[in-house]
Amino acid sequence: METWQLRAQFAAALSRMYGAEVPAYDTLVAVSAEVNADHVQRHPQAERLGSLARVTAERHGAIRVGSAEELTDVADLFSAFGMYPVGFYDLRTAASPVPVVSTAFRPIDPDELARNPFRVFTSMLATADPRFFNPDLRSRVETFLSRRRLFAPDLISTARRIAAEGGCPTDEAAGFVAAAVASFALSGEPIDRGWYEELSAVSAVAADIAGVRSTHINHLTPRVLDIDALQQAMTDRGITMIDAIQGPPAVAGPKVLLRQTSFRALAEPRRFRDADGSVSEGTLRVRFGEVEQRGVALTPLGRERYDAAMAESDPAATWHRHFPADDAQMCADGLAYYHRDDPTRPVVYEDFLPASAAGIFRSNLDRDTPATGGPDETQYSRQWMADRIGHHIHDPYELYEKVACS
Ligand code: OOG
Ligand code: NI
Repeated sequence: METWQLRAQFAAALSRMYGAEVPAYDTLVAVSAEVNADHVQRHPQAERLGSLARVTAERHGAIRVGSAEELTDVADLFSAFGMYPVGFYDLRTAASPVPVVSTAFRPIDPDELARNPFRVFTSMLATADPRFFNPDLRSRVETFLSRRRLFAPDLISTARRIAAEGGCPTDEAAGFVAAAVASFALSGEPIDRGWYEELSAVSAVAADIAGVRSTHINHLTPRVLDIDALQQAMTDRGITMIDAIQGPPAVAGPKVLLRQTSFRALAEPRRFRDADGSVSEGTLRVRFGEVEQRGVALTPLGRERYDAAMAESDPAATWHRHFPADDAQMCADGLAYYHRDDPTRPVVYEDFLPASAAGIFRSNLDRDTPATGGPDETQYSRQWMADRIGHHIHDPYELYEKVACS
């Protein structure tokens, strides 16, 4: 079994597990498939952004870990699936800050993306940032994290071997994939109520990450070709979506980057342990249903234009002042990437948007205590993260430039 086959099995098995854990996810997948089939039928050009088969099978997941050591295990595990870290996202600097720094694990070459494009947005708690964690809390969180183990050591060593060899014997594949998937299942272990509540008072994200002894899939996101139609279809089914689609507005011309929406986290039953040792049932709202629409990848110049367009009071109304109306002009102006072997075909954006990511995090929190002010005195950066996890973190622009005409 080659790594891409393992990746396809991993994505499919995670999807089955998540559907069993969060039934509303299966509804979202079904509605997404309908929206896609309908869209392709009415827009013959739509598959320029990806075949109906790829788009309908495509997912991204999100997970959250507590430390660089845990992130190292994630990086080693995902390397067995041909998923490598791309990009560094600092969500502490977003308009609504979240105390995490993130990367996304994904296939990096076009053939691999075409075989199976599964990716996982992975966030690490920024415990070293005193604007969120005072020294006492930081040390207690770090102690808690150092005592848990998210992944079995032999799972990680097997992953490293599979990555080095580019695959594994067929009879080993099912067991390896199942063990990897099980690492991301929601744990039934009772949660220490006092600790969870103390962390929640500081940050709901901190509680989700460091209030429990395991990690879990936070969401699994299908891709659609028309997110406005999806938003409407879900609303028609009586499902409340977040107020605004994140990312660029709906525009008539070339669709850029990434638009996302989600339904709010649902209350899921969880068990809690109180100080007296008694265990009782409760609920937590942590996991939600997200969906996304992907457009053309922007060049650094295009990204500057995008940031300027989004800073306008009504980005939809003024979009045309920042972006031309067709792909040919986008390409000629050096704003977006188009394939070298077919310059009329957009290079799809395969990454994430920090503002949307922070918006999605936020929209699903009941409340979050804002950070205290002050400059960033931490070391967090792409290079810091790469050094700590022992894997090169790819620059998304370099990856797009490899396939694009210039
Ligand atoms: C990750 C939020 C970011 C996206 O699609 O931008 C994300 C999280 O909630 O853990 O998944
Ligand atoms: Ni997401």
